[in-house]
Amino acid sequence: MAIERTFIAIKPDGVQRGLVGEILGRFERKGFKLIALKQLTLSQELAEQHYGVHRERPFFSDLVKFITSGPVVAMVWEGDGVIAGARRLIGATNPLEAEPGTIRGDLAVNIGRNVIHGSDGDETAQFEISLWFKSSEINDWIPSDQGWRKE
Ligand code: D4T
Repeated sequence: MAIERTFIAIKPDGVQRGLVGEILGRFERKGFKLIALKQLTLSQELAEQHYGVHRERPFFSDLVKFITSGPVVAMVWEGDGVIAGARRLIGATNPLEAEPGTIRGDLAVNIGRNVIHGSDGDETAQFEISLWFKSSEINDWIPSDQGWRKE
């Protein structure tokens, strides 16, 4: 399995509900590596770029209004198969259909307030990481126990 990078954001509802630590902990305990982290309130422009593929959807303006309504916590995580692995930790888009044990399955009920975003593929991950982060904000570090963990 190739080492990948993915973009993850805890949406304004996750921040307001005090779920940042809970969510970060799930990614850390899984064994993925945090290589970038910041809190920011999105501009209209960044929100529209991020959700550009949904521009024609009926929920687009609500989506942009919601994602710009308060601070989000943006991250880049690295690891073996992290793009699909993170999507599995996150669960289905509609929290009522998300399996118990997933972030949305355990922590959300509403599709418009589904707590977290994760890139859905390799191209999207690359696009979103470069949209949200400068390369100087990404830390290429080696965990001290990496050699021990691998075998
Ligand atoms: P994000 O992009 O937020 O990680 O969600 P998903 O990748 O799981 O799902 P998505 O791109 O299809 O939807 C983006 C975003 O729009 C909201 N949404 C979606 C909504 O409010 N109503 C809807 O009917 C759909 C399909 C939820 C997530």
